[in-house]
Amino acid sequence: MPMLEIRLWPDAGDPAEIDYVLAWNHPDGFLMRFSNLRAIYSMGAGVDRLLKDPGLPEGVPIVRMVDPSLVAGMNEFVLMRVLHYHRRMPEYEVQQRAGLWGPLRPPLAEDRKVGIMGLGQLGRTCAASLAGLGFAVRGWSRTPKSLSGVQCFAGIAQLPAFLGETEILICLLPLTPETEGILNATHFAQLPQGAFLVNVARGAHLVEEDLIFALETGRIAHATLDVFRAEPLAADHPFWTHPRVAIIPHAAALTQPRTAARTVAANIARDRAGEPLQDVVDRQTGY
Ligand code: NDP
Ligand code: OXD
Repeated sequence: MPMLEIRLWPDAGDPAEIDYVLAWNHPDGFLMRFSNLRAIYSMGAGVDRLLKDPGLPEGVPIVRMVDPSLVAGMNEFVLMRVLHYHRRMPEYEVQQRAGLWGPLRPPLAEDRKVGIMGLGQLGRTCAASLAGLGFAVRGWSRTPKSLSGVQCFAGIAQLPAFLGETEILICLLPLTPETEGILNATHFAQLPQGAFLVNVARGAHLVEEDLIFALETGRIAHATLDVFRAEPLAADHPFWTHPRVAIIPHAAALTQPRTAARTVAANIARDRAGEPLQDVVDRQTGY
């Protein structure tokens, strides 16, 4: 967009001249200095950090990142971990360390129940891909959905039914007051014994000590954690050395500049043409 002047912090010049800010993990209060903003763009899909800023300017639309590369990256990551669990890789890793040769028969994909919490941009794409591979896919969202090949559940009342038969649980929820701590002992107890957990949403969805207990009792057989309450994960955190936890440094889906720049530019062009912005966050629901 050659007609735009791009200023890179801290060389922003007069803050009053700035129309749009593109930000990620900015310090609280940072955005208050820009008095004439038309929109704030999040460089990520999740806006929990942005919305928690007590100095977030009122009345300025917040636009989150809805970008094909982010969706594709998450889809790859979720498929990778579901297949890893479905094909019993944690057991082969144990066998290899013990020098054991023992083929393990996986269930048929159609008999493997994979549950996705969150059926938004990311969750519903993963659900469709998993259904395409033949898995028995279930999804849970806030409002009712009807998705081909996916058994859909909605609202807190249907959460126990959703969890009750979910063998591989994927969390792709936004972090909001309603979803904080949702991966907790009560809900783990509703999963079948030996379930697998993949948390690719936010660290604060998980009650960490509840996961450690669920791993000890075998309720959860193995967990893949891409996100943590404090990032980077503290060097002495017990997750690092836990034999049934895989740690990824918040990299399940990374915003790719080449495609994300086009996404933001297209949205700015829409605004300049007087058209409504896309992917505007609802400050009430928090996503
Ligand atoms: P969307 O806003 O598109 O989808 C959110 C989904 O969660 C919707 O289906 C929504 O339900 C559901 N939901 C929200 N609140 C509740 C609730 N209280 N109970 C049940 N369901 C609820 O988000 P995205 O798919 O784009 O992203 C999801 C999250 O993934 C992001 O917020 C971010 O935290 C995380 N993320 C992580 C990345 C990583 O690398 N680890 C990368 C990118 C994102 P409904 O459809 O009814 O509104
Ligand atoms: C995001 C993330 O929200 O990378 O986009 O976590």
